Amino acid sequence: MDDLNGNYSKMFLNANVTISSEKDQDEEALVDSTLVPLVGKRLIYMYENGWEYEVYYKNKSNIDYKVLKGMVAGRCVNNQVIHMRRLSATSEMFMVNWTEPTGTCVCQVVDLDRRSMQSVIFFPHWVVDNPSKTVLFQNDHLPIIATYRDVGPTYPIRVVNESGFIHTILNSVLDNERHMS
Ligand code: FER
Repeated sequence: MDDLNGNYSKMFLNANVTISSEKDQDEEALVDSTLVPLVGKRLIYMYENGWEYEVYYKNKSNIDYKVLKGMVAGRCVNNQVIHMRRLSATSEMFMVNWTEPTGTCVCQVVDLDRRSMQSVIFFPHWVVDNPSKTVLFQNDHLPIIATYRDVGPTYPIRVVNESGFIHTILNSVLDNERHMS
């Protein structure tokens, strides 16, 4: 924890060393540069339960992904809005989290150095009851997905806690629209 706290304070100290007129712009640039190792990357990983995913971190606020194996294999999502932050200044470790239009919430800890993916997925009850309803190219079916989500039921939520191994790391450019559909 000391190490992590030390890294945090270094990151924030650096972020504060700017003159006020340029402050917002420079802080934004500094925060973005810490995300460079992850944005633009395509990862393929498999959780210990056998679920396999391919994800493209398109930019600091969006991912595209495909489910290759598991409960919702075949599901494909483009431009999912996410939150991303770096957890350590000295290692390539990131937290990425988001809420899907289905109501499913995901929190990933991506460790590029160790090729590990630690995630918690919170599935609303209707998805657990009918996973196949979410197996589609979601962007083309957003109104029906919103209807399913609003009808629910949401509870009880199924919490899936999984560790995975990132077996493939590919470099790409930012904002490539052609990787996943
Ligand atoms: C992941 C775990 C779960 C992931 C996406 C999900 C892109 C999405 C689940 C769902 O909505 O069915 O690692 O990465």
